[in-house]
Amino acid sequence: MQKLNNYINGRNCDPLDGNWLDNYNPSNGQVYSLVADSNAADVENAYQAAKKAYPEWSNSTLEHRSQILMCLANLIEKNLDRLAAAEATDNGKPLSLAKTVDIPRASANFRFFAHAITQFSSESHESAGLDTINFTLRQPLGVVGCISPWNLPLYLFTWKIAPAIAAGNCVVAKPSEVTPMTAYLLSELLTEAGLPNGVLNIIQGTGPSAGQAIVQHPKIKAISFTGGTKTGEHIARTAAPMFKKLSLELGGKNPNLIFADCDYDAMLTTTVRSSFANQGQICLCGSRIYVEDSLYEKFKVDFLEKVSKLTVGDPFSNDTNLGALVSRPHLEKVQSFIDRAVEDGASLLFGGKKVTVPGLEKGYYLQPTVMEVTDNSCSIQQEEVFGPVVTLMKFSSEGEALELANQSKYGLSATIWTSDLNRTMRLSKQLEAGIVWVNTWLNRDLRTPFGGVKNSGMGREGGLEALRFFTEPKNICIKY
Ligand code: TXE
Repeated sequence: MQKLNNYINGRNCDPLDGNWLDNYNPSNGQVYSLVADSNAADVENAYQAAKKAYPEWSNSTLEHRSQILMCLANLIEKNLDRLAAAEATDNGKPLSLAKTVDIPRASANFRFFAHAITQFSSESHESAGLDTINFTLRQPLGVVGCISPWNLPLYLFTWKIAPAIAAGNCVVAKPSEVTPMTAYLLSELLTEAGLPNGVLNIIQGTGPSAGQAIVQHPKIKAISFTGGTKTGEHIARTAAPMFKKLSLELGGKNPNLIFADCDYDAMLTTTVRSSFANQGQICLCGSRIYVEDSLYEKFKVDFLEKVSKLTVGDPFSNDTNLGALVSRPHLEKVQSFIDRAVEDGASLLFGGKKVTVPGLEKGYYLQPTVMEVTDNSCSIQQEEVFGPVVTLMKFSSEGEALELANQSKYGLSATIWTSDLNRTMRLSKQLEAGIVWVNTWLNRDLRTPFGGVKNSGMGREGGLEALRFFTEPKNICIKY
């Protein structure tokens, strides 16, 4: 069986303890490869390799770094089919999605930061009358840690490592143990692109073992993490007393506010996507749908009709809209949320059941699920499900819509559907979210700040924000 091992100092190597974890194919529930179950000693080796590579890498020219990143972007593009198939197999997502979203975005991440680093600048302040000039020197941090989740494996892995290495840092990175394959395949491309040994080290393994070792390593200066809110809180508790820089992109329970004056057809099509893309396993999915009461009944009928036409099935079939959920424990967790919601009084309008796909009977498939609720404080409205489950609730005024939307411990993104510009501005300013989409969803310009407020995390990724995170500003004050 294929063994997905670590990539340290430019070479693939097995975990020191010789322990391996089963890696499942969610579409059929079979173990299809083994992944290194690394521990603190493996992380230490990765750290040492990164430390050794740092002086040269941090002093390399921006052009040199930019060329390597560009080369990586091209190599990912060249290997699109192979990487997309690997992602679909490892994660259960439709191949079509991996081909059009995940892998192109991984390539775009490298390409974007290849350009961005050449445009990154810092400030200078002349203290007039005092014969003094200050300038801000932005230096890389040293060795940094990047920890990514399973929902968009290569997409989110590269979203962190690209700015980290572009800014001159060396990295110890860990993909999710649930979806290790594409990070493993990336290691081949790193060598091919000529990335110097030790600049990027990939450690495979679980959160509590390998992940924890990265977070608590005394010399790893910063942690960029995307994952669950509970894990983020634990990471903050571990890293904050060591004064590490932290960027935490955590969960979401995002409101989708639909007003009667919206472009109905565009809204309906996009709302199906924002509900169920990637089986609802995107932190930006609009899982709480609030509809103005005059439109509510019509929306309900039309939305359910569209949802009922979605095909759940083999990730490799062209007709598939929803593939498998990522793992058996995750499927069970999502199902338990649905059961609890029904117990709490939610009405199940569609779905809620496991799907048996012929030939793939042991896969983790679930129907797209729509529930109607009247109580905004019930658990299905408040807890992140992270699966193909959305709720519908009506509102009667803009003020009520805003109140319902903000009544959440999360604050990642929000979507507004309206043709009223004044309403757009009023709501955009008051919504407690890091990202507000108006008449669109998941429309991403990589220059924009990305991240959330409240329990959705702290810090911003994307554009120059990411380069600021991965550098330390130093004030140099010269009296002349
Ligand atoms: O994520 P974890 P899980 C949410 C979603 C999901 C829940 C749990 O609600 O149901 O989180 O998912 C590593 N030190 N999101 O359990 O555990 C882990 O190995 C260091 C939202 O799969 O947070 C993996 O690489 N690292 C989300 C990464 O953290 C640790 C995406 C994420 O895993 C660690 C995924 C530790 N102690 C889940 N423990 C989003 N915001 O997009 C775990 N890890």
